[in-house]
Amino acid sequence: MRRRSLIDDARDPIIKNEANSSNKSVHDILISGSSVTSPATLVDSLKADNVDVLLWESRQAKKGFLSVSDENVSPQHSVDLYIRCRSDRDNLESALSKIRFKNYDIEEISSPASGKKVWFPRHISDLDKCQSLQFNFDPNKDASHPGYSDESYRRRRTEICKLALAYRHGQKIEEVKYTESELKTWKTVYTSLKKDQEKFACAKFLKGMELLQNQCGYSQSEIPQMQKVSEFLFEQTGFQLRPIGGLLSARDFLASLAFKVFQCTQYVRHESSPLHTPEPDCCHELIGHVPMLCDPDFAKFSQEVGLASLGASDDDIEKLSTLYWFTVEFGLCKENGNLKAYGAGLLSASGELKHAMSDIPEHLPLVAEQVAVQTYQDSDYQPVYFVAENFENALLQFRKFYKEHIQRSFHVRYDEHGQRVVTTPEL
Ligand code: HBI
Ligand code: FE
Repeated sequence: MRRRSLIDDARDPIIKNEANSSNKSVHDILISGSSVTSPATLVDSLKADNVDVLLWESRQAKKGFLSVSDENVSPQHSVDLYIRCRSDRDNLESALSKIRFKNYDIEEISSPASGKKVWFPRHISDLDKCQSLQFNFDPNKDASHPGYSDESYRRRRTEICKLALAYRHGQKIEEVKYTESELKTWKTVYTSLKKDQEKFACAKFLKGMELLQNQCGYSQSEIPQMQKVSEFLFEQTGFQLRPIGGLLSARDFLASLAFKVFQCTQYVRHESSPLHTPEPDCCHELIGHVPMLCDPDFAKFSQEVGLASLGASDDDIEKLSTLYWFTVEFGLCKENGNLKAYGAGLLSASGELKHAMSDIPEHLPLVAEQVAVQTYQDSDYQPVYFVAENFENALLQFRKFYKEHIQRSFHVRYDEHGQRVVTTPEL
């Protein structure tokens, strides 16, 4: 894969002073893979090929820990080697091609076009600071919300949201004692969806749902408590739930996925509208999202999207959330030639699910570059759905897209043991 380096020489006085009139330019390269040669040897090999190495830094992963070191990195460990160098393009290509056969993943990393630095969470506990809610569908602010004129509903929702916002990393999630009316709404949603899911949901979703029913107490008569679902999910795929008081900003929502955390509302939609809700509620999260997060491939993919979002520019967050919208929320795929749904927005709303599977909307093949710039509808049924050739292909498309189009001046990877992200170069 090749990305044009956007390193602005003028920003770096050392590089600027050394600039000369040849075709040499500065490149930031990341070499990662299983180490058979020490990083210092790789650097030497580039130097021997007339590449001016300005600085380099390496890390090896060993038993889940990542430590910065230099030539002492021992073979057979996974290694990240970051090199800032100066060379003309042809010379660099030829120098890299000599080490490429050793099966390293070599990529050129580049800075966000704006050059603006964006704060992002580094440790799972930093998610305590990722709670920026969007109020466009909040019943306290939005007159078209079904609960807008129901004061007792709004009070109840606010009460549950306050609990969520007071939550801090590491605490147990408070139980909510749901009322008769909330249980009735859940039952209506659950039973109305059951038949349609069996007919239209993809195999991975149905498998997740079966696990949740058999082992985590999902049923029509009870709203599962988040703490219990979170513990179950953690055993399945390492994902956890964290309570949140409403629709979260795309940046904070995606950032949480990097830490295998799914931010999840705990309140129930308004009783007058059990089959549709303008904002996410626990029916949407627990019935729509959680079954898919029980699948290891899907969980891995979700985390990758999250990692791609950390420190990304606003434009790139917009593209990632548009892709997320048309896949994770409203995605369709083929399974043995039949059209199936895997999107949580569809699998938690039978009205839209039936609409999506009918001939009314347009069904376009999933091509990530097209999806990322497609405008979307968040207050009515979608007029367009994207259909992946199969589920795996949806994930591949997404992966290819963010690897090629999301521009950042660093590489991010998750340290599972330390529950933190590690950047190369170190920021
Ligand atoms: N917030 N609570 C909550 N639940 C979601 O499912 C959710 C969200 N914020 C954004 C979001 N989903 C995504 O659709 C994208 O905007 C990333
Ligand atoms: Fe959602």
